[in-house]
Amino acid sequence: MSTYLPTDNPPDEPSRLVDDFVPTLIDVGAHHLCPGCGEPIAMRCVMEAIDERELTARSVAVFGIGCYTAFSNNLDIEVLQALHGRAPSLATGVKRSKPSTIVVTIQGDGDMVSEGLQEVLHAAARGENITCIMLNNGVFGETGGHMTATTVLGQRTKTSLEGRDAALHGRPILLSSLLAQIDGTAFVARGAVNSAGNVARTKKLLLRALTAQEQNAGFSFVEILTMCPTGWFIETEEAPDYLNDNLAAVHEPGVLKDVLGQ
Ligand SMILES: Cc1ncc(C[n+]2csc(CCOP(=O)(O)OP(=O)(O)O)c2C)c(N)n1
Ligand code: SF4
Ligand SMILES: [Mg+2]
Repeated sequence: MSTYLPTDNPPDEPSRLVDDFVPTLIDVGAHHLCPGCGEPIAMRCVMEAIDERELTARSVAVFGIGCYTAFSNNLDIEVLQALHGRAPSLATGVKRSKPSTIVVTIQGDGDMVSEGLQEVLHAAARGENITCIMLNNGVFGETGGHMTATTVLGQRTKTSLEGRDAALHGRPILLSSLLAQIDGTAFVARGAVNSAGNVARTKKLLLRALTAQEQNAGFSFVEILTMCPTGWFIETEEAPDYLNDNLAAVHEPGVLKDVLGQ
């Protein structure tokens, strides 16, 4: 049974509004992404990390194309829009033309692994001093929940209705694991935003990646597992556990490589 606070006894503290929790670098708190989507949480982590390091004035975010691209108009940092999958090359150009710029890419699994795999691999192999961030939900969310190169075996998508089948669809590409093997990478890690603890850990990974870039240590990469209840065809409240049991069981969160000094 619900309990109600007596109205003749208001709290001493004024109630907190949603606006109080919107990070400084997100201009407009409202967005049109689905309820339960993990991407706004991931975006928040990225913006909070840039803000905390006081890098706002010299940061440029290069966006790929996916649901997260909706945030490209909401942020109080410089933003460039890349063609699908091409953000690492555009980011390379920005960084090389003005090395004092802190350059991050924001891309999805469809954008980065299905459409632009060679871009990110070559940028990593060149040791470009940029930070690439992949929001991995295992689907092409924006276009309707189709299978991507990171979709895990058994995962039901619009183009794998019976679940991804290795014989029919091939196996998922674990991008962080690939990048960790490349000599040009300084920091490679995978986080998730399906619990408060994982959000806090992801933020730390992002801060570490920014440190790598500030130290000119080479290519840094943070993969963030995000919920997509719409593209997973499940109820919103099931998504955090679904992420844990399916995506995170294959794309395991953790630090895969860190060559920075302490
Ligand atoms: C060259 C090209 N191919 C296809 C598209 C259509 N398209 C737009 S968004 C999108 C899905 C992106 O998926 P992902 O990067 O995983 O982001 P999500 O929507 O899941 O956040 C696709 C296929 C496009 N814009 N350009
Ligand atoms: S389709 Fe998926 S990724 Fe896109 S806004 Fe909805 S929940 Fe988020
Ligand atoms: Mg996706």
